[in-house]
Amino acid sequence: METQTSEAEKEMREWCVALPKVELHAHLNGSVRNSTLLELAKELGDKGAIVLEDVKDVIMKNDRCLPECVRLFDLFHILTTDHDTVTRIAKEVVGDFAAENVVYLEIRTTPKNNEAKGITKRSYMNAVVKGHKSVEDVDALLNNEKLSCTPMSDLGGDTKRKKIYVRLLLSIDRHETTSAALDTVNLAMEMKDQGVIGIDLSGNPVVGEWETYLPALEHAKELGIPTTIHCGEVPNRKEIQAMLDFCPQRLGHVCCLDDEEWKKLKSSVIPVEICLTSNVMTGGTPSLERHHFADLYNAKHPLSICTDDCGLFSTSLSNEYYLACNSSGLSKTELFRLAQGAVEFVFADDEVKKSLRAVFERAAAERL
Ligand code: 6MZ
Repeated sequence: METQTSEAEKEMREWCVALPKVELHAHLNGSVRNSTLLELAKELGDKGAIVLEDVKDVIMKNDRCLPECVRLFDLFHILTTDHDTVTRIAKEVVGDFAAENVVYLEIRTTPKNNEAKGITKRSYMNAVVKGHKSVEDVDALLNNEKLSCTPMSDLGGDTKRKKIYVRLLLSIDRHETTSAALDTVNLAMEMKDQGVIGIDLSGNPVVGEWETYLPALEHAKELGIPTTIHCGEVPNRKEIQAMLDFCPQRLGHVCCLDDEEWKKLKSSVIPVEICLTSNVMTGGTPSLERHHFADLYNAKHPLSICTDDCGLFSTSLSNEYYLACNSSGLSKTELFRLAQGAVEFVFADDEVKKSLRAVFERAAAERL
């Protein structure tokens, strides 16, 4: 019986990997491989800039509560903040998503100034774009290049080159001032022809005030740049109301809503980026079984399954689909429709959507 279960699990996990997938909520620095972080830590340790043993423990231990995540991000930023390293992680992260048949990736990152290292928000982003351009063994489509109607076998096969659309969202961090947030929106506008297509608001949810970022988010709206907002990672009535009233194109997480807010969210039909493992680990939801995914899914609310920080939470998009299926008892057909539905919420233009729809139609014809 045990063998049967593990066989069934194995088959389902493989199916989730082969499924073409759309990733809409992934933070660059949260998606770095542990092996890369350890290698970078060793280099800095050799230079005497950090104590390797301390850092190693922090990277490898399992505590991923919210305060611990914030501490880890501070550490990751020490390890990854120079142009060459940013380029390296940007390249690796795209390769890793493509390897598990993600066909469209919106990767988000916070443009960073670091005067001591000669880094500006613009040069940081140039380093990210350089990384995306140097992805090897994968066709990374960064601008308006076309993704041909690729059959599922091409997407899943080991021997053929994978194809992945890559688009960028610039994150405003909740520590930032209004003026810094406005700089990020203006940078997004300047970098439109380099695959930047949206703005995100993220960072430590217990820091900062909504009013600080609102002018920048309004500015993005005026410029026609889509926004997605981390909402309700912790209970904060006033802020959650304001975020729902702002009506961004998408919302991330939405864990700690009260009855009134759930009603408001559902009637808004704003698509939600669901991050199962992240929400359980950071305590936004008590367990997978009690995650709001099932309620929103049953209410037919627009949803997309995402990883948030696949490095930090040791997960993958395929694993998140597997967990969604396991915790809510979805069939393969339902899971497929869920993956396919995410195409409608991408920030990329209609041309891209059209080719992604074709990818899923082909996959459906071949497999279901
Ligand atoms: C809020 C998060 C986050 O931008 O340096 N970030 N913000 N909630 C989360 N849930 C766990 N996960 C990641 O990527 C790391 C940054 O993304 C945001 C934080 O601001 C973090 O510093 P980048 O590439």
